[in-house]
Amino acid sequence: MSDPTYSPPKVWKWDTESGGRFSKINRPVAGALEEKELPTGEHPLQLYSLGTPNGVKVTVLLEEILALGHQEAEYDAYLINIGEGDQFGSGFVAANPNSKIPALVDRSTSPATRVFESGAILMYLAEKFDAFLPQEPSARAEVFSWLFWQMGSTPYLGGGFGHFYAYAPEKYEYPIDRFAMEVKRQLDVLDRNLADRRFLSGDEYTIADIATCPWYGSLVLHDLYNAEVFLETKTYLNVVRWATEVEARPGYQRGQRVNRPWAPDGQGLAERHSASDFDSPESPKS
Ligand SMILES: N[C@@H](CCC(=O)N[C@@H](CS)C(=O)NCC(=O)O)C(=O)O
Repeated sequence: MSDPTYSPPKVWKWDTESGGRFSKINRPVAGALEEKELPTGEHPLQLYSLGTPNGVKVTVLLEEILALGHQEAEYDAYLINIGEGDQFGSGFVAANPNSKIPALVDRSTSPATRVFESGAILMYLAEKFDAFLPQEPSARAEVFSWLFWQMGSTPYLGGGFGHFYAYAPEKYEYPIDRFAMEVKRQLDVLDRNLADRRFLSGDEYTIADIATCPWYGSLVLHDLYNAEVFLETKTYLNVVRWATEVEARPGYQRGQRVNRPWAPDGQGLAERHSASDFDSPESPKS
């Protein structure tokens, strides 16, 4: 509960649960909690993830790369249930010492290559398949600038605004004011950039759009955190226009269904092992 007289002790101790939506899985230490190997499928690329905005960045890119005809991008996507603590199994921690989805293991290299942090995974796959990332240095720098903008900015949206507006056990004015201001500033950054650009880095759809749309597109189109009215998200017209175009892409739509058993109309797949899995979403594997 909020205590207006609270003053921090000299040394912080983890002796009480903070409350709120994620209090059961948050802890102040890293490392594995149990021995648990990860499953592996037949494809070189193994993805361990969940269909949150950070997770779907990777499945969208993989589906977009496959749509270009790169069959070597076929992948097995396994569900990591972060509510159940799957991210603290030893196999997952070996793939990502930060214990957060998404994590990728590429077994086409020897030894296998592990990649964690969604932005790093997008860069790895874009470079591996020479897709959705221009070669020309200036254009490439612009893509990286927007990709890193997303990676650096979104914790203020999710961990900041979203946490205090939607998940914290009480509504606290100070953090909601602080993060609402920052998120509106971020939306304005995007809106101004998209005023004379079709996509974030120019005329081409790139990994910068793939990283950013699952977060800011969901905010302006799908009432993420039930904040559409509070943040007046529909007034960022260029962001709405851009997100509508990005979300209409077939690869984007397929990617959004992966590792997302809760997707609407029974369209979600708990796991994905082949393109044909999209044809029978009503019986997702788990
Ligand atoms: N910067 C990381 C953030 C990943 C992240 O926050 N993942 C969340 C789900 S969206 C997670 O796995 N949370 C589990 C936990 O914190 O224990 C990335 O982009 O990959």
